[in-house]
Amino acid sequence: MMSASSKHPGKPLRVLITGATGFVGRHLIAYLEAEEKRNKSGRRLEITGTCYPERPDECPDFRAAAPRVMLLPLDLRDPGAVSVAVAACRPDRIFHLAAISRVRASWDLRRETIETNLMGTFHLFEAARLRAPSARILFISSSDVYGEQGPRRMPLRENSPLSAVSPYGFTKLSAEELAVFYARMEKMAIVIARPFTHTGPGQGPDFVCSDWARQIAVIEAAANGKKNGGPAAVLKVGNLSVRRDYSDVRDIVRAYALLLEKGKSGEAYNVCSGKSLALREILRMLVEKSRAKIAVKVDPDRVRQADIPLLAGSYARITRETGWRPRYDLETTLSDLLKYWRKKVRGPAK
Ligand code: A2R
Repeated sequence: MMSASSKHPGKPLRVLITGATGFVGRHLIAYLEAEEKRNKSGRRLEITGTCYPERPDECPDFRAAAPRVMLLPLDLRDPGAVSVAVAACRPDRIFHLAAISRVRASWDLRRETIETNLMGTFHLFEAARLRAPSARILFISSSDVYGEQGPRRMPLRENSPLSAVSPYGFTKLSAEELAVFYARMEKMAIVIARPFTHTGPGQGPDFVCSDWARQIAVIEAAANGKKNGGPAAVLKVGNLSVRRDYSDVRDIVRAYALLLEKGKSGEAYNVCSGKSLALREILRMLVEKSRAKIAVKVDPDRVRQADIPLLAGSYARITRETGWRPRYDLETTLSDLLKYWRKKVRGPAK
């Protein structure tokens, strides 16, 4: 793992994480720090994370959870600022997570999505080429690069056809091409991760499982824990027939750490559970965990434009090359997500 094979025992390994204060960034930092602690003989990590749009002093919860991480405010769309950040950090490793990550929002934020996800990635690769050419880089792409493929193509493998069907998917697909180009022509070490859908504690309510868990926690708080009392409260949902391959974010970040060390430059790796479930099934699992009476209602505003009907991946390649396999089952992930929202809805203990 990251700190195990050390050619420079005394020197810390400098790690740059873009989008560190986002959902995945926080889990990645927790994982890297826990691994460092576990592997006492490995290299010490010096982690710099970028935050946006907030300033470092606007992330008190992040500061409390990861006090050792140095936080730098950074807008990826500003090439000069990206160059300065990379020069200041001189990273040995870069996890590039920062992005406009919401597929639906990318339709209304086309320019911003292209400027952040594609041009921002270009700025980072350029800064690394000039300021940290020997850094190993992990570019986080997405299963959305596969777009709509028929059921016969499932499970998707890394050599399956690619065809983006949203501005978000387009930016990930084109930034993958950029990564392959830099790996080939500039001989930079850039590995591509293609995560399928993932969730877990800390995810924002713009993502479907997190949105449902939040609604359930709010309903429970209003019902004050009485399962049988009063009428059922309404949980609003979108398209339930969509099928997705869901992973736990904690499995995903473990895959990222392995890929950055062991993945092949210029190559893409699916990170997924290998199982596809209809959202209806996930909703059932969540509602079953609820302590309140719930009625489900379809809300047309939540039915997405050009929702990909089916995504299921194969993780054979990452297993073959790094040994990674998923460890969390979805029941645990959803229970932890619901616990997270119950605590958040209750607010800080007085
Ligand atoms: O959108 P915000 O305000 O939450 O900020 C996000 C940040 N970000 C940026 N950072 C630098 N310059 C920008 N112009 C810029 N625009 C957005 O990247 C957020 O703090 C971070 C991404 O975190 P999340 O939105 O929580 O995404 P998550 O789930 O952690 O996904 C990480 C990666 C992304 O590349 C996704 O596209 C992929 O995994 O699934």
